[in-house]
Amino acid sequence: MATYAELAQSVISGQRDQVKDQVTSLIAAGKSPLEIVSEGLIAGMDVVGVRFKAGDMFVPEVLMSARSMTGGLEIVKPLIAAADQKSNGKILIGTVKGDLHDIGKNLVSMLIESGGFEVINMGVDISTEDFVDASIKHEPDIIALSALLTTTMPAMKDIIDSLKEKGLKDKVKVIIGGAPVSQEYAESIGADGYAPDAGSAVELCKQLLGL
Ligand code: B1M
Repeated sequence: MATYAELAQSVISGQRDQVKDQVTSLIAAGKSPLEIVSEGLIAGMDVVGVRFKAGDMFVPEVLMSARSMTGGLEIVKPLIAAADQKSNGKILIGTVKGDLHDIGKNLVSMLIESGGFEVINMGVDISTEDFVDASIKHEPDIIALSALLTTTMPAMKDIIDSLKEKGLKDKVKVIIGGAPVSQEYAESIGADGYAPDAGSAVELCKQLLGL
């Protein structure tokens, strides 16, 4: 059986097949899927983030790490998702316009789903219009917005403003997350909440819907 440190190292070095084998071996050994995600997969991506920032890793390598992490997530997802549970509510989630980061957003999506919610994951680079249209079409209880770039954060405000203009904001809660955003930012743009990580996002959804 692999250790969490070895799994994290495989994510850092972008060894997708090795990550998948190690996740499989950890599951077979009875380790908790959530622990595999936090102690192995996220721990590895945390190091990637630090090295990317320091200029010790470059975009192609970061993409290899991201692909490896996704490979591992795909294996644990069915074990975490509570498929036959009654839905606690409907959540629309996506990364805002101009932003292609989706690892954290997908993690949030996965945990929210495992928290018993129906999730519509719109993907990345989603325009304000598409969020508003999807809100009309799917009538979600909550819209969860992700942004990883300081340059794309303002799109969150645009979405909230647009929902208000169209008279839709009182029908849906909007929550935000992603490394550059904060509770203060959420309050300043009129969001209903901010979650610093995937676990908190599940709690926030439950709290906002009175569950
Ligand atoms: Co980019 N990138 N990136 N990147 N990237 C960051 C974000 C950056 C901080 C790196 C750095 O310079 N230190 C920096 C942003 C600087 C800034 O704006 N302040 C940056 C940059 C500059 C860029 C480019 C501009 C680089 C370039 O091309 N010159 C470019 C932009 C592309 C674009 O989006 N238009 C770019 C590209 C990329 C890759 C494509 C190479 C890749 C993304 C791959 C992918 O997502 N499929 C990538 C990556 C991987 C990163 C870092 C290294 C890691 C992000 C990540 O996946 N973390 C990141 C550095 C860092 O964050 N330390 C960086 C792991 C993930 C689990 O955490 O996403 O934070 P995170 O999600 C957390 C929470 O934030 C929260 O919960 C998650 C789980 O706990 N959360 C939510 C997230 N969304 C939420 C939504 C919610 C609630 C909680 O809803 C309510």
